[in-house]
Amino acid sequence: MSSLTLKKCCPLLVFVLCFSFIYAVESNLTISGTVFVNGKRSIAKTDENFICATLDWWPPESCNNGSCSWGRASLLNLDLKNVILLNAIKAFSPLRIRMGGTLQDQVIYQTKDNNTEPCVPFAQSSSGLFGFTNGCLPLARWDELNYFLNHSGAISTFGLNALNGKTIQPNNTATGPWDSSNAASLIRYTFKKGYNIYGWELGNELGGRPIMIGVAPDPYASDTMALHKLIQEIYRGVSIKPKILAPGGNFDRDWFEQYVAKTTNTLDVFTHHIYNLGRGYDPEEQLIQRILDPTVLDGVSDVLKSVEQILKNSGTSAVAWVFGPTRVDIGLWNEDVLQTIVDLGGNYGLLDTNNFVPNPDYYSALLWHRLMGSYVLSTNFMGTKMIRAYAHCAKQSKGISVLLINLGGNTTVRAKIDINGKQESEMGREEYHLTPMNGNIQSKRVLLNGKALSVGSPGTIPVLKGVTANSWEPIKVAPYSVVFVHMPNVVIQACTDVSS
Ligand SMILES: *[C@@H]1O[C@H](CO)[C@@H](O)[C@H](O)[C@H]1NC(C)=O
Ligand SMILES: *[C@@H]1O[C@H](CO)[C@@H](O)[C@H](O)[C@H]1NC(C)=O
Ligand SMILES: *[C@@H]1O[C@H](CO)[C@@H](O)[C@H](O)[C@H]1NC(C)=O
Ligand SMILES: *[C@@H]1O[C@H](CO)[C@@H](O)[C@H](O)[C@H]1NC(C)=O
Ligand SMILES: *[C@@H]1O[C@H](CO)[C@@H](O)[C@H](O)[C@H]1NC(C)=O
Ligand SMILES: CC(=O)N[C@H]1CO[C@H](CO)[C@@H](O)[C@@H]1O
Repeated sequence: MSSLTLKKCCPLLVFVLCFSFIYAVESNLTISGTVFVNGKRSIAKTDENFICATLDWWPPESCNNGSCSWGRASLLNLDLKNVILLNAIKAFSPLRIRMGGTLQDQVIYQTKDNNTEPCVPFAQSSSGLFGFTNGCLPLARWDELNYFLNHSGAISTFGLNALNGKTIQPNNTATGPWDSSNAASLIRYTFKKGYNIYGWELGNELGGRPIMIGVAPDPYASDTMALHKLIQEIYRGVSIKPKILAPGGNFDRDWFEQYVAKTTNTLDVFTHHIYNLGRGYDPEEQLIQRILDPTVLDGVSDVLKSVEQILKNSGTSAVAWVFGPTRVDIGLWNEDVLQTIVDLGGNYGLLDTNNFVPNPDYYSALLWHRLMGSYVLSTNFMGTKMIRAYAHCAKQSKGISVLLINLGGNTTVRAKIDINGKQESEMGREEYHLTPMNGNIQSKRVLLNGKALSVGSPGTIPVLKGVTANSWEPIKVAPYSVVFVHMPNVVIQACTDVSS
């Protein structure tokens, strides 16, 4: 904060101050530590496309405490012709995209067979859920979205309105069966047009611990069966049918257990949400404190383990995906997670809502996607709690990739890598150091190996190139930095077992 004020009135002063600060850090607060990697066997497997982004429904009028952060980032108004947006998604080839969010259970789909009502977007309304009326998705917009998604190479899932036809009781429970007719029209149309939807998801945060309206596990399971039946009918004769995803709820053990027990034959992906970093509209300072607090990040793994156990006990073949926003620490859901998700715009945006320029998190997400393979290795960091360490089999080689995140703002950490008790000294390690510009963690600019990353002309995403480092030197993890290390020549049993 103070550096911002200084910068405006006297840039030279900032330079001198920054310099002395960096000097102090370098000379004084350097500590050593070691990443211990167990290379015998991998402990978990993530989805190939672990990183995932959401396109949400929030209209520009959606505000919290005076901050209206969504802008024109909604499925209904996002500028699909923006070349940076297209390239940002293409860069992942493929990026998993989830269409959905809080307002999805208030969306009506315009259909060919139901043209009696005008198709109008959400409008503010004090009597509507979350302050908005129902909103309508025009068919023409659905065509545009599908054209865009196909063009960007995305793998998309679409969240259906699960409240259609239900009655909302005074205690905020929605009762009665799901009216699937409107959803059926949309799915039928989508199928006829040949649009590729990887999965159809039913409902958003109605199951588990609801954020506003709740649906009990039994009726939710019946609705899920109805969706399953619908997909079987519409996609009859198609060998690879879209997956069924649900319920996208927040953790509640009893609810999750009952629901999973009743959907063993209908559900492909059990989706749930974790917002350990908050829901995105807290004051910035609080958010930063939570991100930098290692215990907050640790809390996530308890929920993940519980969900995994619930699925295991039920005998379902469904896999778990978790959705939630991340900032800075893109790697926080490591061990048992199959999926993480970050919004493309809005409060937890990967891209700037106004001009689509990638935020720093975009680049860490992209590096994760390119370097970290799906097999997870057991990893421990000894030396300081402020380092988060992750290791996976590499995505593009037979070696491994390590991610180190320094949550500390004052200490540089010199990290050695120890695999199965042996100090790693292979040649040809590639390093990718992401650091915030001017050491300001709130900066919208990020440096890769000391050089600022920026979008080229016309709207091209910069090439992310590593630097080759000497393997006998420890890895230098600067304050507030994210460091990916690719070691293509490290051959360990855990990774050779799975690649053969
Ligand atoms: C709302 O915004 C004001 C001014 O920015 C801030 O002081 C206050 O803490 C915010 N309140 C909440 C609940 O976020
Ligand atoms: C895009 O559409 C074409 C033609 O229907 C199809 O062959 C291709 O697989 C689609 N690509 C994606 C990523 O959906
Ligand atoms: C809410 O009210 C409905 C209808 O009266 C009832 O069936 C349901 O059990 C109640 N749910 C909760 C959680 O209290
Ligand atoms: C037709 O539109 C009405 C009003 O928007 C809606 O309640 C109904 O579910 C729609 N029916 C179908 C089959 O889409
Ligand atoms: C760095 O250390 C100083 C002195 O202990 C402390 O006042 C300051 O808050 C620390 N800064 C960060 C970013 O941790
Ligand atoms: C190596 C080095 O510069 N050490 C300094 C670290 O900071 C303390 C207290 O400010 C000094 O006394 C040391 O000389």
